[in-house]
Amino acid sequence: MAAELDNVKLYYFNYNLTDGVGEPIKLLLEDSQVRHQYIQIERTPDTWDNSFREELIASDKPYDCLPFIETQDGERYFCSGPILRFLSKKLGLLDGLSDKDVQFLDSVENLAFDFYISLAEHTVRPIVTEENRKKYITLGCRRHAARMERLYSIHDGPYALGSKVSYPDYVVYHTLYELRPILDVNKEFPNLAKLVDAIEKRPNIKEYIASRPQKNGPLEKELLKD
Ligand SMILES: N[C@@H](CCC(=O)N[C@@H](CS)C(=O)NCC(=O)O)C(=O)O
Repeated sequence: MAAELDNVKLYYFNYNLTDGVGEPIKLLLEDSQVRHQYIQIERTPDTWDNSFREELIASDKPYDCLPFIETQDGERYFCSGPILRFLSKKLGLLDGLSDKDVQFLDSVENLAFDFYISLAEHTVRPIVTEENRKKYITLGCRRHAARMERLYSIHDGPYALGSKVSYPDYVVYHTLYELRPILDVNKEFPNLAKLVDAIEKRPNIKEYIASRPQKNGPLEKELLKD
């Protein structure tokens, strides 16, 4: 493993309902057994808007969002998909893949990110109406899932690229995990069901999920109905 990754710091928010877009990075770090610290910031005006966010903007990397990772040498790297790809590259997880494969992985990650954000946009954002929440729950999320199902049919699974796990798999898995109250992949999306099963059988992930504080996701209301 690249020495600079040892004890890498991952920064993200400690939301109540969801593990958010930091979680696929956490899953990759856990699965690859990278020693790391997870620094979770409370998203309040005092701890974020008027302090940490301002510090970031004033720094030489003036991003104003989380997640980011900080490596041993003090370098910071931002944005979930690019961080996943960067870590995968440093960990040698992209070794042997063609440019065509990596382009495919990037495209799956990009659409998986849209899938994840569509969930937030139709459930927890303040502008969400009850009507568009319902429409998303019945229809909207299935359009995204159906697209992922097609992409996961290209290779002979369970992962996006076939038998080898790669970074978009953690994004798709985490999205499906948060959607579980309204989307039963076992009934509707067989390729995605294979992915969920394969990820959850990975020993390091299994151990991590068992120890992770339980958050029901932005669909908590629906999950708690049963
Ligand atoms: N495309 C970015 C999105 C980053 C992003 O917008 N993060 C949100 C949290 S999920 C944030 O930092 N919001 C803080 C703010 O808007 O002040 C990524 O994938 O990391």
